[in-house]
Amino acid sequence: MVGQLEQLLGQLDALRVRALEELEPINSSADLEEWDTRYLGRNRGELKSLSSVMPKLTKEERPVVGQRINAVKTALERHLQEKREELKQRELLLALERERIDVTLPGRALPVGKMHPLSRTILEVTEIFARMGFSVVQGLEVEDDYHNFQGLNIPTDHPARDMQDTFWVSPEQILLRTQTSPMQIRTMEQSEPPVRVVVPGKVYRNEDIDATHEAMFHQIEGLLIDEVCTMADLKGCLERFAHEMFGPERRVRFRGSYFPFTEPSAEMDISCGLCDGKGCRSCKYSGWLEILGSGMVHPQVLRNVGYDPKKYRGFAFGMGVERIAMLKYGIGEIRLFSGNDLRFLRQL
Ligand code: FA5
Repeated sequence: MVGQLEQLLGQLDALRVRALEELEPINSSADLEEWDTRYLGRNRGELKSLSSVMPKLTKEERPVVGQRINAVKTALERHLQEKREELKQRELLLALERERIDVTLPGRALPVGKMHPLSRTILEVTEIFARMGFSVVQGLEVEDDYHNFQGLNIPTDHPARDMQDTFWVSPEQILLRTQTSPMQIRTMEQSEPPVRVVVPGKVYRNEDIDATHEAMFHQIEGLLIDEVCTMADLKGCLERFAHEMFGPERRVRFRGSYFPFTEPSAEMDISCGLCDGKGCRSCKYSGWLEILGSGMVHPQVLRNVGYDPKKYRGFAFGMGVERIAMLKYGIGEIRLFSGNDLRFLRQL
C-alpha cells in the first residue's frame, strides 16, 4: 500500500513538473485555454483523473494525497493566472505598437473647396460699393407682378415687358423675378430717404441661351436716393466702380438707352478684355461688352412708393454678374459658370 501511495504522489509531482514545462513556452490565449482544459479541466483534466482514485484510498492516505492534489492545483492555477496576465500585457503592447502614430509622417492634405467665381465676383462688387457707403440687402426670387413690373412703371400692356420674357409661377400674378429692380420698390417702401443699397441675387428670363445669355443669371441692383443727386453722380459712381473692378486701363462708355423706371437711362459698356477692344466672339465682334443698365429714378416710381419727386432724386443701376466675371477673368462662354466642370472652376 505504501508503494502505491508513493507512486500516486510521484505521479502528482510529475504532472506538476510536466504541466509547468508545457506552460512556459505558451504565447497565445488559445493555447493557454487548451492547457487549462488539459490539466485543470473539471471533467477530463489530468488532475481530475488522478483525483478519481481518492475513494479507493485508506482513511490515512486520503489527507496526504488530498493535500498534494491541492498543492499541485494551487501551483498550477497560480502559474496559469500569471501567464494570463503576461499574455494580456503582451497583447496590449502589440496593439499599442500596431496603432502607434508616427507624428513625423507628412499629413494627408484635405481637399479644400474654393469660392465659386460668381460668388467671388458678387463679393468683390459689393465690397467696392460698400466702400462708397452702400449697404448690401437681399431680395426675393419669387416676386409679384406689382414689384417686378407695375411699381416700376411697366403696366400690363407695356411693350417693355417683351424685353424680359417671364417665367410665370401663377398667370399674371406671381413670377420668377426677371431683374433685381423690384428691390428698388421694396427698399423704398420700407425706408425713408436717404437710401443707398446694393442688392445681389439670381434672376430668371425665358431667353435663348448663347455665349453671353443664360436663362438664370445674377444681377446686382444699386439704388441711391437723396435730396441732391445728378446724372454726373451716377456716372462718377459707376466709372469709379469699373476702374476699381477692372483696373484703370479698361475703357468705359455710356450709351443712351431706355428703361421705363429711369429717365434719362444709359447702358454702360466695358472694353472687351479678351480681344482688348479689337472684336471677338465673346463681344460679338464689337470690342465692347454691356455690363449694366442705369439711369435717374423716374418721378413716377418715386410717387409709387410715396416719395415726393420734387424733394428727392436718385439713380439706379442693374449689372449682370456673369458678364462682369467674364470680363474680369477673360472667360468667353457664360455657360461655363453653371456647368459645374471642376476643370474650369479650378483654373480660376
Ligand atoms: C435690367 O435688367 C434693368 N433692371 C437694369 C436697370 C436697373 C436699369 C436699374 C436701370 C436702372 P437689362 O435687361 O439690360 O436691364 O439687364 C441688365 C444687365 O444684366 C445687362 O447689362 C447684362 O449685363 C445682364 N444680362 C441681361 N440679360 C442677360 C442674360 N440673359 N444672361 C446674362 N446676363 C444678362
